[in-house]
Amino acid sequence: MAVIENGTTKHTSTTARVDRFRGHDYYNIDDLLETEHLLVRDAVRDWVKQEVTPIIEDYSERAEYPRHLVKGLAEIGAFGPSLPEKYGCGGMDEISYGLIMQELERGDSGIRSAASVQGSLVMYPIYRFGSEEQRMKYLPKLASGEFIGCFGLTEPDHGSNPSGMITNIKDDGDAYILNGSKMWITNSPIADVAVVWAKDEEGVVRGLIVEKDMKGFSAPEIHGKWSLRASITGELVFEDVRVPKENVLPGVAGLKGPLSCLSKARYGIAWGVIGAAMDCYDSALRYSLEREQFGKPIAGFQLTQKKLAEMITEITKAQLLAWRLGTLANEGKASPAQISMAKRNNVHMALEIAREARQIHGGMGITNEYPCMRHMMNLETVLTYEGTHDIHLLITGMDVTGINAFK
Ligand code: TGC
Ligand code: FAD
Repeated sequence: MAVIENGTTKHTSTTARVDRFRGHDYYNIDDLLETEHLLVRDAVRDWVKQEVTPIIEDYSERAEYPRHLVKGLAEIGAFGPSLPEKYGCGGMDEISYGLIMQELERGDSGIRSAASVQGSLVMYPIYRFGSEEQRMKYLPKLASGEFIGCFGLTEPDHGSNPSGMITNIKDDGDAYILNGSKMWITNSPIADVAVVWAKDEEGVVRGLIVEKDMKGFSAPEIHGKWSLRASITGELVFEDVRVPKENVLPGVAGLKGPLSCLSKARYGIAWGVIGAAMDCYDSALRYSLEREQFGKPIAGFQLTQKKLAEMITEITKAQLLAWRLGTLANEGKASPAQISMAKRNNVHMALEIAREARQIHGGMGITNEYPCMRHMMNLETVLTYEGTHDIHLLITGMDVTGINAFK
């Protein structure tokens, strides 16, 4: 919050930014949406204005996860929105899911991350690959926020190449003995359950539900992030953890298990980052109309208009890509490669817009008075996780040429 004292602007550490955000829809894409989509979007937008905006700069600055928001996230249906109501989930379509992610990431990528991990990386694999007992045991608690979940795929030496993972399970009667470690795991230090991917004795990747109290399991926090600071990240360490066989996901074997979850989460990111981009554009547009230099608003200079015109053009293209992907997803026809293209394009678009918007704010753009710098720092993570920018390029390259350039 800026306070003027004796003509000097001072910034207090607890910033309660006034949220004047309004959505941007240059191509009337709202006309393509159903009433239910608009209702869901507007409800989440209101929730973000009330609950996220007033506190997010402060939490981000302190590098603290606003854990008190979990209950509210559950109440607005952010955890597993497109999973069946039978398990306490939203039963919505893929476009509603996308719009929820868009509005959450408009608030902060870390808040969207919390919802992505819980819904797409923890609840989705339990729903899709779990037994009915596992679904009934875990999904309602995860949907209501009573349980927090995390997803362990990445290892210290295997990020882009998860097939090289060394975390492993060995058969021990009615249980498996789990050893290894995972790195960069969103929510791990506060998670009640972890969906962990490990190789069995035949080298086949299997999914396990590991509970926080299991002996030999720890989840230390990773400190020192300049990005996604309002999200908690940690490791997963397994030292002879005895995981009952009933905790293995029976419905999948092989890397397609975790990669299918990634498709679901990457889809949400393709929508989510449009929210971050719109927030930056919205702030830059307003600032440029209010800020005067050389006797007129800086919005009146051609170079500022070039930035703003390019921003709204790129946002509009990203919205159309996300909407079309959403209609394909609703028909069960969105391919992993199509999802990769949208994730890559839209994250890069949002990051470029955050950088340009920060410039339009001049020096003020580096402060917590405006959201651009925080979004920009967050989006550096989003560019890397769920498959890096270059990995998604190679996925598109392989799809169009038929030639694998990864290895
Ligand atoms: P490859 O041989 O290509 O594939 C193995 C099997 O998986 C299938 N598959 C997919 N299925 C569903 N969705 C996808 N996106 C899929 N991609 C591949 C594939 O058809 C095959 O099936 P089958 O039946 O033939 O066995 O595997 P590869 O080892 O060559 O790897 C390919 C590559 C490099 C593209 C993949 O490994 C990859 O995507 N790497 C990036 C890793 C990554 O994205 N990690 C993300 C970790 S989780 C995270 O970041 C969460 S952040 C959370 C937050 O806070 O929001
Ligand atoms: P590397 O794979 O080592 O890549 C380094 C660079 O090399 C990148 O630029 C990459 O594009 C490039 N590169 C790699 N291979 C190739 C190739 N074949 N050709 C060309 N270039 C290549 N993971 C989880 O499992 N669960 C989580 O919840 C989770 N949350 C995360 C939260 C945060 C804040 C962060 C930063 C990461 C998170 N991740 C999570 C991990 C994330 O998915 C990985 O960081 C990502 O997949 C990249 O892996 P890496 O960091 O090991 O980079």
